[in-house]
Amino acid sequence: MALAVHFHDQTQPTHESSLRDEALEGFAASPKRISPKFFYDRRGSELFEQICLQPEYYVTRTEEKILAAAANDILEIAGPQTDLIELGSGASRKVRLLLEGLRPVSYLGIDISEDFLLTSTQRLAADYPWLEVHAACADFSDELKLPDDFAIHHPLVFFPGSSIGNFTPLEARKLLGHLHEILPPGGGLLIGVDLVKDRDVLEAAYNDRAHVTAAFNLNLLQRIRQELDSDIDPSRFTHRAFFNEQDSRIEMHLISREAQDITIEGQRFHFDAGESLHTENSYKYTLKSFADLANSAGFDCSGQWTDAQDLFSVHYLQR
Ligand code: AVI
Repeated sequence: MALAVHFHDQTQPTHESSLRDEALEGFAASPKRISPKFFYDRRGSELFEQICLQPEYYVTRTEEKILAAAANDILEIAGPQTDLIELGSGASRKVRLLLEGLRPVSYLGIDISEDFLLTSTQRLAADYPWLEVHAACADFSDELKLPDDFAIHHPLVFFPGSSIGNFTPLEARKLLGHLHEILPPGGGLLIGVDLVKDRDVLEAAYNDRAHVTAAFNLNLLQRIRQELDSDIDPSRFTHRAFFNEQDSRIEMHLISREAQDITIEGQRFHFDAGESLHTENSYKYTLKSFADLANSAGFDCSGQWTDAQDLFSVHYLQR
């Protein structure tokens, strides 16, 4: 039986060329860089799911614990008749903690990885037959546009996992401001935010002993090799992640093990030995710095929950 997932193709016509364009631009920049949104092909999305299970990566299990404990409060604030929209829905696992209690009318999962999105929303439709399930493949890092044929009456946007941390504070302010603009009065944003903490705990989370984060980082080069005309060899690079305290962010880099020239789409790029390709920032907030950010985007913070060790936080921002 075909499962009833309403699929909305939101990808821009330029989507396929964006890895090519951004890789050519980022490798020519100094220092070299590429956007973390390119981590998430099917293999990258699977590796990310594995990261979430690593003992050092406290983020996922802590957020799930907070959501389970706060579920009743959240349902009370959000109210009935909700249309639930999940940004960066991935495996759509955390949203299950809200579905039974909230009993939303509809669910829209938005993710950049199309086949992963389809598999997980189909699973959701099978497990919650009463729910109208929608899926939209879109890159909301540029601009979030809800599908025209998805009616929202009383929306709750769910943005878990501290994915907001992968935007610079300026970009995060812009994205929150945009969400504030598209939400009708009474709508809400439930958002997970990772907190500043001990350097050792932070650095261990991005340098897990099983090297899954390293494989996730290096997979980006594999993707360039597979999808573009490129001779880049992931085995000639190594994973590096550290806490940049001044900017309050974990930085991930791929470090060239040796001096080398690589080509992408006929263009040649030189790496010195030890030179970095900056692949990701993961900003960490304090409760105060995040509340300030949310306020500056026009939101009122009507609920805030943390775990006993203040590792992670979940915020309900009211429009
Ligand atoms: C998706 N995002 C919130 C993750 C993070 O922690 O910044 C991505 C990640 N990168 C390495 N490990 C996990």
